[in-house]
Amino acid sequence: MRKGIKVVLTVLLLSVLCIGYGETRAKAATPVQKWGQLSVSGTNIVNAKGKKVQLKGVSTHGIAWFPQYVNASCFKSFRKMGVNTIRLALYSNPADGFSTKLYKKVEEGVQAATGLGMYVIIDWHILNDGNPKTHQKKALKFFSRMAKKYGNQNNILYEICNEPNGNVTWDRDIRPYANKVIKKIRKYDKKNIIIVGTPTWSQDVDIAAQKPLKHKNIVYSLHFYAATHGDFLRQKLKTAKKAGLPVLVSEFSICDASGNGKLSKSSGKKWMKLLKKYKIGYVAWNVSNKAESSSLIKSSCNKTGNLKKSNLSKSGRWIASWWKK
Ligand code: IDC
Repeated sequence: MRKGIKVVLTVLLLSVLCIGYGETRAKAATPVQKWGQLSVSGTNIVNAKGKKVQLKGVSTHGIAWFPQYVNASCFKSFRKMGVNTIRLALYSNPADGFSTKLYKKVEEGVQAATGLGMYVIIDWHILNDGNPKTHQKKALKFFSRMAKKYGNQNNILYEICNEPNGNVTWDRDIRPYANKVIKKIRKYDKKNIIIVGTPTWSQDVDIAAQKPLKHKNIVYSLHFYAATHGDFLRQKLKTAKKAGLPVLVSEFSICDASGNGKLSKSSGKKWMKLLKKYKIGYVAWNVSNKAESSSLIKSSCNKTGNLKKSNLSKSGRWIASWWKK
């Protein structure tokens, strides 16, 4: 009898130990497992439970120039460092490498990020083509294709015009363009978030706030380069926030607006504090080793995967220090 009890107790103890071991060895949940479907509530992005969340992302460089970083091992390295979102930048201007052949590259990127349980921003990277209407037809086709393919997933965000600039206004150009593209996306994708660029290289969120779009699950982008954009741009963010506009910083760095030059950690810190206060997400430009200060990877590092913090550039290391905070 006593022997029987001993056996039972031993078996119990062993099973408790095994369960404990299994649990500590169980894989940590991925960002998408933790948060699920994102949506916009009030001025914020919220998770499936309605809790405010802060996206922390990295953006590729133009995928025509640096396609080698669009791979699972690379994305996983950033996930380990605390990143939950990958932005895939497809320049829409032919002179900046645009080609419909790159749609496959975008899809590879979406699949890699999805496999890792990360959020992924599909970025139609208008820049030198200034007005989103310039390549509107192509944009409509591109986003139909992407929404058809991925509209049923819960980890997709669409950024429909990176940085409108030049002779472009919110009312005349961006708003009508956005209405058209959003309508196309919503044919296939009813709920994933759509990011809309704002005038002056996605700085004029205060102007967008005067006449926002009527659709659901829309956020407006604000881009900053901390060494160039200081208090005046932070003020625009405050104005937009007060007016009730949901904002996402879908691109930033702490160097100057050329993507190069000196870093301003002091301005960067002011930005980070403000974004944390508002729970606004941010996506760092750029995943490459190009010899410019916004590149997150050291120019002496030729690895395209399995990256460690020690492989990061000065801006990369500074930005990475905010990912786990
Ligand atoms: C820059 C790249 C640079 C490239 C250039 C092409 O860093 O290597 O030669 O584009 O035009 C943006 C843009 C982003 C820019 C970046 C820095 O969204 O494409 O990348 N920037 O200039 N807006 C503000 C700054």
